[in-house]
Amino acid sequence: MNRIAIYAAFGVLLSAAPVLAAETVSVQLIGERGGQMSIKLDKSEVPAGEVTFEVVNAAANTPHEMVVIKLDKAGQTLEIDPAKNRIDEDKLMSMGEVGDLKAGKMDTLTVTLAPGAYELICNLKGHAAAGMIVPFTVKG
Ligand SMILES: [Cu+2]
Repeated sequence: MNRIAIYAAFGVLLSAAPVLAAETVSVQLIGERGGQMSIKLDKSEVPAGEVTFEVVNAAANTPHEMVVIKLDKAGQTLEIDPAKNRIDEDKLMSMGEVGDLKAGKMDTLTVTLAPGAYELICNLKGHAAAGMIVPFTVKG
């Protein structure tokens, strides 16, 4: 086998190796001030490990954010503090966030997530109450 053939064979071996690509989740932040709001995901469950959230603010005028919250257990309810009209983040385990994303803008967040139950929220005043809270699961 000549040298070029050896390199070619090696290249085939490399390309046949399994690729452990990080999971990507597309997130759309939807809704305008004073109306219904929501967070839409292209998948609500990923395997444990590195996850990249590609977050788009699809609103016309309203800024949004996305915070990744790890729950103590599945089914836990995040309570909105009526005085602040938002969830008290001091009581939550935040794994990271895309903060203050202007309408029409996109940003990404890459985090390493352990198996468990999560919620993705926008915690700007009134937004979680208007619908910006969605469950997310990381499988073991
Ligand atoms: Cu929001």
